[in-house]
Formats: sequence, C-alpha cells, structure tokens
Amino acid sequence: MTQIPKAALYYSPTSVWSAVARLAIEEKGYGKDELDLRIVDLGKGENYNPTYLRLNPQGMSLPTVPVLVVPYENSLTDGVESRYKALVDTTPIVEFLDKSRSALSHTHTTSTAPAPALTPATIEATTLARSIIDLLHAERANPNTLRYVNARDDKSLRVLAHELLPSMQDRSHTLSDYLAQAGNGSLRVSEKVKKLWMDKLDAINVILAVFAEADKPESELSDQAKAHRVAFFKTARQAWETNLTEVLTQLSKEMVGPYTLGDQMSIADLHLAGWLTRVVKLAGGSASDDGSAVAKKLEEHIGGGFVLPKDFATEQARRENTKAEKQTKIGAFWNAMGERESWKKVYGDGLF
Ligand SMILES: N[C@@H](CCC(=O)N[C@@H](CS)C(=O)NCC(=O)O)C(=O)O
Repeated sequence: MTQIPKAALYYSPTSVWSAVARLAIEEKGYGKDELDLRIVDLGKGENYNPTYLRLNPQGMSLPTVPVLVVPYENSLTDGVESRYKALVDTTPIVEFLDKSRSALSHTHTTSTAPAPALTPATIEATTLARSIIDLLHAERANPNTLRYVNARDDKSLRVLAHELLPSMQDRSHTLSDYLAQAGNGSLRVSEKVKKLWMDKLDAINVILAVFAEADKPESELSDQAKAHRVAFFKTARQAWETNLTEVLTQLSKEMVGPYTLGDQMSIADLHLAGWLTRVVKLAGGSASDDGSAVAKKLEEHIGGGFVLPKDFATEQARRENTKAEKQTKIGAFWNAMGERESWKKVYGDGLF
C-alpha cells in the first residue's frame, strides 16, 4: 500500500504563533497519524539553519515558526516523487487545518473526534474575524516585541536581561558561525540568506548590548550605553503603553464576546488565545487567574490609569437577563478559553 505522505508542523513549544497552530490541531481533533510535529529550537537559532530555510520550494526565506509542510494531493501515487508545499504564516496554516478536516472529510485518520468548522460562514462574521486576526498580527501588537521589551525601569531590565541573555547569546553565536562559514566557503548559501542572517544578527546585537550592561547602574554607563538604555525604555513604553492600549481597546470594541463572534468559537479566537496568553504571562498572570484577575493584572502592568471597558454581561446576568453585573470582554474570553481542552493541553505545563 502506498504510504500517504503526512503533513508536518515545524514549531517551537514556547512560541506564541506555534501555540495557535497547536490549538487548531486540538480543536479539530487531528490524529497523531495525520501530522508530524517537529520541534525547531529557536533558542539555539535552529530556525536560521540553511536546511530549514530551504523548506519552502519557492526559495523564500522563512526564519520563523510555525511552518506547515503539506503534501500536494496529486503526489499520492506510487512512483511519483512527493511534492510539498510550505505554509509559512499562522493565518493560512490555521485556515488550512480548519478546511482540510471537516466532519465529513476522508482523511487517513484514527481520530474520531468531531471536527467543528472554525471558519465563519457569513460575510459579516468573516470580516470581523479577519479584522481581529489582522490586528493581532500587526506590528503594534507583536507579542514577541512585548516580550523583548518587557522592562520600563532599571530593576525590571535586570530581571529581563537575566532571563533572555543566554538564548540571545546562543542565537547571536549561531548566526555569527553561519556567516563565518558562508564567508570561508564551507557553507554555500545565497546572498539573500546571508543578508537575512546579517539583519537578524544586527537586531539581536542591538538588544544584547542593552541586556549585557543591565546590571550596571546608569551612572556607570558610557554615554553610548546610556543612550541605548534610554532608547530601549522608549521602545518599551511605546509597545506596552501606547500600542498595547490601542490594541486592547480595539479588541474590546470589536469582539462580540465571550468569543470574537459571540458564543461560537472561530479561527480568530485561536489567534487571540495564543496572543492573549503571552500578554497575560508577561503581565505577571498565571493559569489559575480568572478573567477579572487577568484584566486587573493587564491594567496594572500597562499602567498610566489604563482600564479595560467593563461592557460585557456576566454569564449569570446573560442567563437571567439582568443588567446588574458587567465584566470585560477580555476577561470573559479568558474564562471561556481556559475551560477548553485545547487550551489546557497546550498550556498545561504553564503559560508562555
Ligand atoms: N507572521 C508569522 C510570524 C511568526 C513568528 O514571529 N514566529 C516567531 C515565534 S512566535 C519566530 O519564529 N521567531 C523567531 C525569529 O524571528 O528569530 C506568523 O504569523 O506565523
């Protein structure tokens, strides 16, 4: 019998956007026989490995996770070399995972779990889901930026630097090694790949310079190091105060609640779950916090008197049709998502 080629998800266990793909896999009930899960160690810079960069047949560089490699349908015959297509962004990956497994789909599967449709059907719902997904993937909402600049004073900078320095140094070494090997000819790569490595190395080194001197009080810094630290805090305030406030305000306005489109969960909620869990974790929250605790922690961490609007009726008030109690939509979403098996499975060992 022909071995049916499997799809493979390249992911990192602690990556925000990988978590979104994993939530989709759980929600859709994909069986282990349908998908290979392959870990890419971002901390060691495995995503810059030339082999990983070559995954995409179009030759486009893809230094991020998740990547879903799927076999073409017409490659399932004997004697034909398998051809693959790489999906390199979370949005098409989630759409693909949703559409390729309907409750009626003839997949080679041992899983009997039902596969709910997560892509909205109406134009209105599609537009809203798209708007939320685009918002969460916009640069001003970047959850990885929020992690790298999660310090707005000297004390929190020291803590952050201790946490992130080892993996940033590893990644910097990996990239420098690749560049050296490309330089002496022992590694053959395109100019485009070299440029990608150089750009990544520059970006890492800018932050490394600040982290490496985080233990020094400002008075002991050179003028240049002082300027770098000032610039870092400015970026951090922009990300955590200005940008995140805007994103959370827009989310609260556009979401119907408790899920993006109302009572039924959709692809937009998978993106929101991954994104929000990261932001909550960075704000000091944990899995045992309920929605109102999470809303409070977000408000306190952002600071400056920011408050999330309490404009969503609690479950009890909605059931009993009373107007009394209101909660934040973000909090209601957190409560709803936290009860799902998919979320418990992905975040069972802790938030990231
Ligand atoms: N637009 C991409 C972004 C993916 C992304 O930023 N992934 C992060 C991890 S959550 C990553 O791979 N970072 C590694 C790097 O940039 O070095 C998507 O939506 O999938």
